[in-house]
Amino acid sequence: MGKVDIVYIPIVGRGLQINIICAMHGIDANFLMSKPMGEDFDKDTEAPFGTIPFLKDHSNGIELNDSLAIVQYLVTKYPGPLTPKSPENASLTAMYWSWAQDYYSFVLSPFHDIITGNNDPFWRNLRLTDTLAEGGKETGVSNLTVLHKKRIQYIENHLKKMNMNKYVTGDECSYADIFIYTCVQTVLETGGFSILREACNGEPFKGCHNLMEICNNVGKIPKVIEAVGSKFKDCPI
Ligand SMILES: N[C@@H](CCC(=O)N[C@@H](CS)C(=O)NCC(=O)O)C(=O)O
Repeated sequence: MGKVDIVYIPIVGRGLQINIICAMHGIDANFLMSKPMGEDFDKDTEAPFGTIPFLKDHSNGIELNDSLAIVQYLVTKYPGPLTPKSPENASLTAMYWSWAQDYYSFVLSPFHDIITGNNDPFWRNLRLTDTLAEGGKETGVSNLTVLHKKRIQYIENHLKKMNMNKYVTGDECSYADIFIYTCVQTVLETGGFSILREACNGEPFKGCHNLMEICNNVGKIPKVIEAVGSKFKDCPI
């Protein structure tokens, strides 16, 4: 049994980046699956905020129920290549992570509801949104595609202005790069997101050379390749 339990569900979502970070830092982790897509854990009754990811570290008993808190804990408690080297780097990394978090929350996650056909208000613990309520699937996809383009344009313009090197904070990969990579690859590769690829005429990141460069660099890291395996092809979202 690993020292650290990490609970998620079998999608890319907000889980794969944590698996990658564990692989890069050599963290001995049990990857458990929550209901409704697994039987190891019940997020509704066992996670304090009713969401996943959830972490329990058996070495000290700490329980964390937020992906940024989990990742910051892992890279601080178990230092490795993704541990920020200065307060400035730590803050910038958290900021770029939050770009990905917002993109995930407001673009990718509402797309999940369209892809999986979930349109009941309150089916989630975290938000009320029924993506399909205001005009059905076509309007939902069209609105979210506008938002996708806006969000990626902001990050791309910013990276260009900052003369970004290999990764968002410089020459070294950060945990923010890992989350940006999993979000971008989800859109590019998973079956469910063909809906967004089609809405963008097959080029969801058209002109985003800086963003794509980061993802190419992350995708070449051997531990990333190992932790990802065929997940982008196998997972629906
Ligand atoms: N801020 C939280 C958001 C967690 C979250 O929304 N998780 C989703 C899965 S990615 C979830 O548990 N949704 C099910 C629900 O809301 O009931 C984090 O980053 O961990």
